[in-house]
Amino acid sequence: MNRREFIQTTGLMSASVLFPKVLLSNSAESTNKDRFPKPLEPLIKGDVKEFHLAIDIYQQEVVPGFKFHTLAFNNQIPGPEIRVNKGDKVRVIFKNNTELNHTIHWHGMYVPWRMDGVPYVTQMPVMPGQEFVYEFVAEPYGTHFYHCHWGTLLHMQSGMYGSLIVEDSDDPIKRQFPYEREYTLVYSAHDSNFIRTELNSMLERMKERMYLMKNGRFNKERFAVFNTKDEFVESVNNGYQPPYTVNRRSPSELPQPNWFTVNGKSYPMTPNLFIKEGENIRLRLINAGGEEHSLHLHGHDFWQVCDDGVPVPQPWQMNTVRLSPGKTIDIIVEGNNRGLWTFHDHDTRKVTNNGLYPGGNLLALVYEDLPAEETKLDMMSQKLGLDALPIVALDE
Ligand SMILES: [Cu+2]
Repeated sequence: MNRREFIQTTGLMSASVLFPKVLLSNSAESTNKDRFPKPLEPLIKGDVKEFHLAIDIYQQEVVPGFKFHTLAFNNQIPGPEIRVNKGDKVRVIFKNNTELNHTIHWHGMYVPWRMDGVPYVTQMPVMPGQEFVYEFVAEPYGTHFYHCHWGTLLHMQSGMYGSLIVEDSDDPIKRQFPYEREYTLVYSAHDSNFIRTELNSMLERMKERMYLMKNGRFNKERFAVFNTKDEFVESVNNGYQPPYTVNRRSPSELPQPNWFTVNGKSYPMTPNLFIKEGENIRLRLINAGGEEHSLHLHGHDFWQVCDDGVPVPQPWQMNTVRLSPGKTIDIIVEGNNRGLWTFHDHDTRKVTNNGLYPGGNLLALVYEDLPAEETKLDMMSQKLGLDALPIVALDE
């Protein structure tokens, strides 16, 4: 295959992935449901809503043909959605089934400080086989999330995150923009090579650490674990070499994400956002990864209504919104331009799968009430000869 034939073939293949038929087929709606975080049903214990989260090593399929071993709450990426009402008493029983340490941090929530999930600051790490009980009152209102706060560089991008939605029976956004349907979209970025290497070496280190602890031979210097800053400084003064003086990671060894996911999947397996003419939909955008996203919707302006869960005093219109790491933004899309549209990262490096376009953070806004005759666009059946396709000459 020469270069020109290759470009023609790949051009045809990427166009065919965007088939409106695929987006609108009858099976699409049920498959699509699986592409959003699954709600976690609480046990009702008196006036407390009790949730159970467990962490295991799990194999995630990001797109057909690509899987990676990673960490996941309840064997789901993202973890299940915790949805409560403002003021609810919440208990989360967290079980660690892995051989690594973890905690859970409740991002954006007004929890008591002992429940904040920062290891060696507010709690001891939840060690292999251990359980930890988090208790707090659900506040404030809005779109929030939870994530592991141990070895955050690895654990968070490995999939230890999930949405946490605090509802209000008198919803301030619904009052302004009445809506029936809403969609949670959790963004992340993963370096599959970094995850594989780090996960393996961490499992090795933890095995050694647990063995030494069991035998009473745990050495705080060997594992860089100290009770106080003074203890640490004293060790250094006595000749201890902290890890950063012995090892270093060059910038190229830090995570260089090659997979960009929405709800744990990359395009073409990303969810569709279904809408009808005249309908408002609410999108809850959560950036649980370490990369910035610049999310652009075609054919529409949308309203930004919440920032970090907080309703903004005056919603304003835009068609591109910046979603920084750790941020949540809620937007309302008004169904006023029937068709099939894309909602994608305008940082084009992030609409790739392992470097190849199209992929990553690319999803479709799909009008369900598009007239049948308008959905008949079928690239393959138009019998275009290869020579009828535009020839893209890049550097020839
Ligand atoms: Cu963790």
